[in-house]
Amino acid sequence: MSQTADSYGAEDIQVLEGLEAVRKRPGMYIGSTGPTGLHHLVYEVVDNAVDEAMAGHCTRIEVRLLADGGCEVRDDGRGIPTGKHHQFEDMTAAEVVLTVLHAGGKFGGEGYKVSGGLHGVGVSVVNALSTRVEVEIDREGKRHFMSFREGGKPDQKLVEIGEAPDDRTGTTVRFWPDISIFKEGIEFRAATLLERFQMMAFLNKGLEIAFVDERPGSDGGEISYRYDGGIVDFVQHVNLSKEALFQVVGYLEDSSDDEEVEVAFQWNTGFNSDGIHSFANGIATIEGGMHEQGFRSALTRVINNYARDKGHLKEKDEGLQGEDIREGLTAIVSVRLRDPQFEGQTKGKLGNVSMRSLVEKATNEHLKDWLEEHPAEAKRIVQKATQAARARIAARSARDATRRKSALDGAGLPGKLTDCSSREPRESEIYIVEGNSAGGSAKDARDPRTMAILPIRGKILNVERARVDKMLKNTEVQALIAAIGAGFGEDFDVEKIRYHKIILLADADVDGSHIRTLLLTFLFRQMRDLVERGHVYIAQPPLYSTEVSKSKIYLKDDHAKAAFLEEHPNHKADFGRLKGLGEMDAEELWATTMDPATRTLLQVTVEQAAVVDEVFSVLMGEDVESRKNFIQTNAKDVRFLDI
Ligand code: 0RA
Repeated sequence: MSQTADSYGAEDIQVLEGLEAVRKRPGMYIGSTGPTGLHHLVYEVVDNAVDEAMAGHCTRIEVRLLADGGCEVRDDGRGIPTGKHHQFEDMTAAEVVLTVLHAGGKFGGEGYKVSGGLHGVGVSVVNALSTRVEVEIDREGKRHFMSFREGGKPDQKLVEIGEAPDDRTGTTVRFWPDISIFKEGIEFRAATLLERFQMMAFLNKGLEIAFVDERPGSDGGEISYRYDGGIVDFVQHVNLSKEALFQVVGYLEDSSDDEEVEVAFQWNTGFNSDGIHSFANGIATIEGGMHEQGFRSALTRVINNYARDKGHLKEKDEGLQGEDIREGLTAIVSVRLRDPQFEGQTKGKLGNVSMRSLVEKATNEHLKDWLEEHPAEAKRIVQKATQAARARIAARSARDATRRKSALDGAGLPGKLTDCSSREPRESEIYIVEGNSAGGSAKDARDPRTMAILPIRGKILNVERARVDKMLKNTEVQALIAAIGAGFGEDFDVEKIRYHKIILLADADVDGSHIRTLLLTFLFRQMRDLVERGHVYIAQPPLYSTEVSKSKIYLKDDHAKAAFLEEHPNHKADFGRLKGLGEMDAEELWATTMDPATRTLLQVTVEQAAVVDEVFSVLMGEDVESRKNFIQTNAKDVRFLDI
């Protein structure tokens, strides 16, 4: 029996109801309707093109931010199929991809072997959340076009509009996000996009991802990423600003049926022991998972066996622990599989058990061979791990001493802490304030029920360049750990934190920026869950003040000052530059920075931990020149921030 016009109508309604569901609960599909969700729209479209690349049909993706606020993603893949869809009688496959939830590239024929897609939600979600979408498909010699408006309503049905130039194939999607959904704004941030495109280029060897910003005020130049070395280049990039322990970057790969693993690794002279970054189908698995577990356990076993075998470890010597071996290691573990299971708090943990044995077996076999082939490098790895083991034992006694000490201080809270009276972490905040005088103002200004103040004097120890034992001798670091109350390092337990908002309050100048970065580095390295769960914020004290008809006005930065002057061209008062937090009295500090009703807090996020790793190293590592450059160009740590 053939389908009737009625069933087409039913299908049509079903489709619109699907898209309406996305508009009603956008968060369920793209995580949030803030800046993060807005950027996910771009990733969703780009991910589809990357899927084409992973299937071997696409070599270049071009992303353009259009002058009118839209975004264009163009690829040279096969083009979305334009014929009738096998399941939906009266729709072309292209219409299905754009309007049916979860259709994506996973329907029909063979489908893709593996598929990325941030949440695998499909381009239809982008359609649902846009005021306009245009699609151009070059396929079988023809150029096709269709468009939608107001959240996926058909505007122009798919039509042929001419020849495909030079018989090219590929898809171009243009979309304009809906401001009524993204109420915080629909302005894309180039740096955020670039960070992700670079990561995708690293993970897809040979794929070119180009970016052009055509918006007013941008230079319109093209930035393009392409890495023929893939994850080997990625490791080199992360270690660029660190001092590599040896020049070569190790690489191993393996596969079974329809699963693949690749690992690239290199040690540096640093002390960080969580430099393993794992990915599944090009998606960062920041909580790790089976693939990462497989790598870690094989790594520990292989290095220990090698060290014993070559006599670097004597019979009486204790074995090296995983953390000793991982000290200074930068590694990328990338797996591809057909049906990835993402689990955990942030869906950032790979649950497929088969990946543990695949990665473990591959590492057992190939890392062993690699060590045999690179005896000089292998020796340095073992030496470094041995030193790390010694430091670990020293750190343990330092840690025990710290524990004993805090046990002696009554409740174990540092003397410098002015705590809040609430014992409910969810409503409690701690301001970590630079300098004692600012700490004084903050103490007077605060809401004593929910706001705690911890003044930090001077610059806390640079944790990127010190091992834990040395770090723990620093009183500022001790106070910070005790105040937050949830331990640190491997022992850190985010469930125990005493405040759900950790707010860094430092000056708006370069010194403040440095202190903020030191604190962020410490939190990122030693309390990473705190950062990953979104508990860390940056307060924004103003940089300028001025007066308008006797009332004081505060301006956050140069940008705000320029905007103010544009609005008040006849403004006469000569602007006061606030030299520091210490100059504000309690009332001013409350009004400008602390009052929950009016303050702006920037939430610190780490979506691309691997890239952030490199940023921290640039900022905190040995390479003074690149650090200076970075601070000068990113004076407000912008790359950590989800803005
Ligand atoms: C469904 C099936 C095929 C390709 C695609 C979708 C596809 C989707 C997007 C989205 C952006 N770029 C894209 N490129 C391709 C398979 C096509 C075939 O079998 O010829």
